[in-house]
Amino acid sequence: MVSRSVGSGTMRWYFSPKHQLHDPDREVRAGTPTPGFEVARRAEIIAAELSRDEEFSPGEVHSFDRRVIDQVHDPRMVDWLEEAWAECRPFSEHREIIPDVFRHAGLSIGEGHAREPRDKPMARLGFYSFDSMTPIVEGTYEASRSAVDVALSALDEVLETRGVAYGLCRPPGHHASTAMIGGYCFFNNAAVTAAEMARRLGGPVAIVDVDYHHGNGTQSIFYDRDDVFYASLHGAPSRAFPYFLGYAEESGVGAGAGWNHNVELERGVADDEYLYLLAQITETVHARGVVGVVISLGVDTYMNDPISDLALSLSAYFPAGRLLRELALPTVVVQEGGYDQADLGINVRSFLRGVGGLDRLDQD
Ligand code: SP5
Ligand code: ZN
Repeated sequence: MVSRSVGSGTMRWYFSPKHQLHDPDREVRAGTPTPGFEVARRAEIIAAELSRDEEFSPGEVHSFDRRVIDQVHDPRMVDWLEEAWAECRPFSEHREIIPDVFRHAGLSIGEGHAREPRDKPMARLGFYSFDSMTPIVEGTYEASRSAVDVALSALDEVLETRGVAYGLCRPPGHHASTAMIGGYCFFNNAAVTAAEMARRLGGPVAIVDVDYHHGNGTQSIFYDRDDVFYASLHGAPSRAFPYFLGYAEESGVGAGAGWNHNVELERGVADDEYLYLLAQITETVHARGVVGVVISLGVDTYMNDPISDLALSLSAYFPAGRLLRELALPTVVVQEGGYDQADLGINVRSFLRGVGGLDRLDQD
């Protein structure tokens, strides 16, 4: 079924130490400053795990022009993020800046009509944010740019080899929309990569999002477009973040009608049911006739994840990757969530071994 080769039995992976520049000490949950879940150690854990596996070889990360990001994000949002920390710094007692007022839909006359409060830094922060759990620190912009560089470096490799490569992106991206940050995300690494992949391949591509959370940003960016098919299986938004998007009936509009596919998961879904549903998604993606795939890989579907409520075991991730390999398409995997530090590394590595056509490890 799968005849594609990914080189001499190895998979290239991409990583930038600049992710460490995004290092908030706290996020505000239920009004309370608490230690964050999306911490720099996550990426270091994954990097250490892949470094120990000789089937994985690190690739060189290049810097990409901002114009690639501006294809997906509002350039005004990109400009703002570059300045946000410095302009808000005088208003915060802490290293992080966290918004206190938000642009609720009820404050708009239709989408796109709200005016950016250019001279009020904290209002501007709320204009571009949707939660209080995504703090900005001095190095957030640079770290976020490096995450995009990581993903686009993996894309270059995939366009050359037509195989599979992995971008160890941090901060993650799938909650970030055209002009909105949140859910620990600033630039939508998967969306930037998929838009660029579709452009360079000259045909439609798919994003398959297996993070526990619905990728509201990715969905919104492509909702009216037919160059990127977005398919996601995630905790049902009736109980899971981001709460307001991710329902099964959201299927796209205009040219994008039929190009968005959401599958809602009940609490406690375990390996067999999950893999059955993922196989169905793979068929849906295949039926779209796409010419490339970006995988938003979150392993917060794991049974021990501290912020999620599914029940996948260590044994789920290799076969999950394997299922997506059956698409036999050029594939960029980008890192999203996953917060159980004990098994984060092995779960990512198992998935990558599956999608990369490598052997299954003994331990799973
Ligand atoms: C990329 C990604 O996975 N972002 C997830 C953002 C989730 N933020 C909401 C966290 C809500 C935490 N609820 C705590 C429940 C603890 N039992
Ligand atoms: Zn997640």
